[in-house]
Amino acid sequence: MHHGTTITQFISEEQRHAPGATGEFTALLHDIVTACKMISNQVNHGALIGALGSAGSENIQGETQKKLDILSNELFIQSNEWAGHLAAMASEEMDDIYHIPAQYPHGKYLLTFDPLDGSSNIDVNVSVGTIFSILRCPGGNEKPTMRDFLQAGAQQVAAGYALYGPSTMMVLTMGHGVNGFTLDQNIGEFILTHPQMTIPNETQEFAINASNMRFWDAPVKRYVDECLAGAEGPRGKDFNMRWIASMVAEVHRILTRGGVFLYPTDAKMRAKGLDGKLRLLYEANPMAFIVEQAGGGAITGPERIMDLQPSNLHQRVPVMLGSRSEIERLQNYHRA
Ligand code: AHM
Ligand code: MG
Repeated sequence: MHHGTTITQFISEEQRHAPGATGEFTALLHDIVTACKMISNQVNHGALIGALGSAGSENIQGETQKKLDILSNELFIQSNEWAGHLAAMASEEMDDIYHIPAQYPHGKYLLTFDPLDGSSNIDVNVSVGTIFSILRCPGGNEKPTMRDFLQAGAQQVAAGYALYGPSTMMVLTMGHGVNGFTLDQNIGEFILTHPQMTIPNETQEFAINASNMRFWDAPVKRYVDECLAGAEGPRGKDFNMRWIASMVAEVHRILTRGGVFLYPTDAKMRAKGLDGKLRLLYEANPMAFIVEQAGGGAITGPERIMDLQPSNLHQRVPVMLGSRSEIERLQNYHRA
């Protein structure tokens, strides 16, 4: 029988070669993995434990919180606050940054996360996921503030997501490629099943919420029109379309077989004073890091996502990511 590499073993072996590694980062990732296993367990049990449905509250962005949004947020905090690796945390489900309680030691890292992304899918039993990003705390770990979190995505130390789908997976980058692990429920361990994931350069698949078409900017409209024109149009080939409304599942499909995912800004959002739907610090940046590490591209339209200087914790940005040649084409259309 083949003994798979566990995620703990994989991370430890990678860190063994990192100069100056103290084991702190390895331990932090281990706690994140534990949190994702706990969330996976809750998501799997669904209605059996009364976990579905709305919690009757709203987050800072005015979105209805699901019971599982709140539970996942608590599980993530509990797993990560005690060990002394973190200076502070920030999440989609908390208005302000989360300070490590005084009874615990403080560490040098910052953790941002979306505990349950795509949560509109929970009640219909479609895939959801957790997204996270790890940064160093620039201002020392004594009194971290929101400013410490406002770092460009290029500064990320690590990023990953857990996908709660037909199987639970963890996909991780520490800046040396992207690796995928599948949770073996019998032994409770993530096993390396997708080493060195890469995104194919060319694709014939795109993902966008077409119900917003009438609000799109000209470059997005042009790109999608050309895809829809198929073999008879300027692209000279037919395209397929997908929309899961679950970014983690969407990105996972792209890492598996290529494609592009677009959640652009549009006239309707701008009228509401928003620059996009997805959040920079715990959705766009970690996904951009993973996608770039897998050989793909991630842009707002004209700009690379990971070059943006964040201005606030819950900042929203337009997101276009996936196969490199398509992202280059989209960027060219935005710069034309
Ligand atoms: P959430 O963090 O509130 O779950 O929202 C993010 C999700 C993404 O996973 C997904 O790509 C997008 O929202 C779907 O949006 P829409 O419902 O407009 O299609
Ligand atoms: Mg989200």
